[in-house]
Amino acid sequence: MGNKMNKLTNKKRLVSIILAGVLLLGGCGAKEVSNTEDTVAEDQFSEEIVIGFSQLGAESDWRTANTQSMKDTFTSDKGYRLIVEDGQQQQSNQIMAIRKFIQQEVDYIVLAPVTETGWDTVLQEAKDAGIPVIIVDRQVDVSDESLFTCWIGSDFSLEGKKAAEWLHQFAVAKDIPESDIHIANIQGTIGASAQIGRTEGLQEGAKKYGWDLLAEVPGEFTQAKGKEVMESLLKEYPQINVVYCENDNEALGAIEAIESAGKTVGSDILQGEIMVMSFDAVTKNIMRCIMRNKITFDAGCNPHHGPRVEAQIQLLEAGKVPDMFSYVEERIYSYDATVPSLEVDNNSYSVTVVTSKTLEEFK
Ligand code: GYE
Repeated sequence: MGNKMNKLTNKKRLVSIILAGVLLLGGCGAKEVSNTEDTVAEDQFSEEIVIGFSQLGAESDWRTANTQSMKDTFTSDKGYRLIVEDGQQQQSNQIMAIRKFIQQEVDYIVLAPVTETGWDTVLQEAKDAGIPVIIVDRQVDVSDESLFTCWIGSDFSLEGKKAAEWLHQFAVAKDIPESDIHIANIQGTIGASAQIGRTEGLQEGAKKYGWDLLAEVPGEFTQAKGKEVMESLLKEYPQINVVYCENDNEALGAIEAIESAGKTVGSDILQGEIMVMSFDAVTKNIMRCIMRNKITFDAGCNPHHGPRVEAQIQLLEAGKVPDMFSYVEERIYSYDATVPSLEVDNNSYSVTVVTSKTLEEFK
């Protein structure tokens, strides 16, 4: 924090250009004039706030919605210039993008990091350049928290706990012995906050309630990998009756694999169905899957961070200090009201039963 003070924003640079112009008219020395000429050419249109956004990739519908939210928010008519760099799920690409933003002297860097670790060096470089860094979505694990200005995202471990608690309540309501729950976890990108929190939630639940957690396999948050992983899991563990997918794209892939293996997706697990649980609940297509009980439970994860990032930038522009960590609120969904609500850490969360009315809220 306070990084911003070290750096001239484009707007402030504009002020210095105008001042230089005034000095020029007032007959200031030629040397000083020529020094400002380049800057004038570079900044003549720069009343805008320039934001470099290092997005980690385009692996899921959640991600697409997240990128779109940033694009919809930071528009030129509002005085912003947004530069988006897609990291293709590679941290090295994201580090390159940040270095490019530093060279371009952007006013703010927004980073959606692929994994938590490995950011210290490049964030120190941004700090040295005086560029505030706002982290969105997943978190960074850095030795010094002054390396970023603030973070906005979801409480992934709460999401995982909600899912586990729902499964327990479901088993109780349906008289399913907890030891008859045979689960495979298709994990997200290993080392990403969303994977860490969601995996932990399930592991804690399995320990607490005595579920049979058969396997935990990375599915990279993609549909293709979800399908591939599910195909081999079905061969290795024919007793699977619950698949815990750490995002909806993996769930779509898993459903494909289950159905093409001739098995049925659904919540009647004592009768041989395989129940799919998932995270995100961002699109209409997924809401339809929930309504049809192809996905029985879905912990919502909110991707619409653009306006939240904008609010923090506006605070910084006004010289104020934003909260270091801002968690967004999220709903949980199911196909029916078997579990109407659940409790995690003494807080109660109601389950939204997906109906055609709910679908209208989604694109
Ligand atoms: O759940 C998944 C995406 O980090 C919350 O990343 C995000 C996760 C989201 O690929 O779909």
